[in-house]
Amino acid sequence: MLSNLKPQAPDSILKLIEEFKADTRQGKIDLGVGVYKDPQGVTPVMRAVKAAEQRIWETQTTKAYTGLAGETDYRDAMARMVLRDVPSDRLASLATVGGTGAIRQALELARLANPGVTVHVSNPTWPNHLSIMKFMGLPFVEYRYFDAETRGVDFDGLKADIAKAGKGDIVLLHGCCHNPTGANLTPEQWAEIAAILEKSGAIPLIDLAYQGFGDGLDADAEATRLIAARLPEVLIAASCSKNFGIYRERTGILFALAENSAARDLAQGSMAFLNRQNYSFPPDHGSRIVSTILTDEALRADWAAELEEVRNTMLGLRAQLASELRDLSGSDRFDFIGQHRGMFSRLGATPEQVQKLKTDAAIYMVGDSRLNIAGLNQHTVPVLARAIIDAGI
Ligand code: PLP
Ligand code: TYF
Repeated sequence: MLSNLKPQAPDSILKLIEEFKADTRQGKIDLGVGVYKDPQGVTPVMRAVKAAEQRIWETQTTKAYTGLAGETDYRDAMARMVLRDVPSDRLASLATVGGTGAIRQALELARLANPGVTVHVSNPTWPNHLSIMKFMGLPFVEYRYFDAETRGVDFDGLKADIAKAGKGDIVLLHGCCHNPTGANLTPEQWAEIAAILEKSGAIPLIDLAYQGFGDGLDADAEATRLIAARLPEVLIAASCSKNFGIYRERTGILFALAENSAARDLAQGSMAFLNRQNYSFPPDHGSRIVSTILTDEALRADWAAELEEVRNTMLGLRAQLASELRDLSGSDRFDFIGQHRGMFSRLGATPEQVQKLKTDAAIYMVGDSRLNIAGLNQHTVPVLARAIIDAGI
């Protein structure tokens, strides 16, 4: 049986990790996988996470199963963090295995409710969106998103394409900090998107993996809140991997905003059912860390302050890189790096130029020229800027 298996194509982002490790050159720079690194190159455990873990260790008296949908404390605290004003009578929620698990369960739920569902995704999008849909056999079409000239959003193209999504189709949107481009929509543009979806009856699935990494915890949730306030049905897949720095704890959540409380109950039942079919109970440790932090004023304040430090470090690196490139290129054509938000920016370089950065300068970024800003520090920014110019980008 097992010899019938076919080799699976590796994830292009994860493959880079191995390539980088194997490179023996001094001064190599890893701008690949989207993991935050401080200026010393360390992905730290946040202070509030350590404190919460200690508190859990001291007070936890059982490791018996939690609820199938996860703990209520976690789901309520996350609903407040994401939505602020929570329409409790319409909101179903499910603790999941990371944000990826939330996306997977959202797509499963959509298909359960509408077996003929088509998913509309941005071009480009996070490669895992595509591979999960392919694996599930879910039909999907791409909508225009990135303007290769300006490195901003092609909003006219986006509007024209998402208007084609029919009633009951899913439109997958990045709530903030678009991965892989770093180009984002303005609040006014989000309002236009809400109006298009309102008219068509297509259902937004918002992937919120970077709340707090762009313009701030509230600012990054603004689009999600606007959509949730305007539309009768919304799915939201949120991840705690980045903003709590608990990547390996696999902590995520799926919200389903339903038209009314009867539909909410149906959604809640189906969501718990989906957890049971896939892995039964969701993991608890990460979500308990999150609820411990969010429900304690002091821990929450300390966590929010550290998250702000992380966000501002990345903004500082963006400004420095844009400025170095302005000087070296004698033009403002790289200013988009300062305007992008989140961990990533797409440079708009060719695969050959990306390869040249790797070969000539030991700088690793994803083949589509996505770079992880957090892989840089004050000293490596000028090295990258020089290499970008030398590679003819
Ligand atoms: N969605 C996007 C766009 C991401 O970049 C990520 C990645 O980290 C996720 C979802 C989910 O991450 P995780 O499953 O690690 O919580
Ligand atoms: O895009 C990234 O780099 C992050 C991390 O299969 C990641 O979202 C990358 C690939 C993957 C899972 C997570």
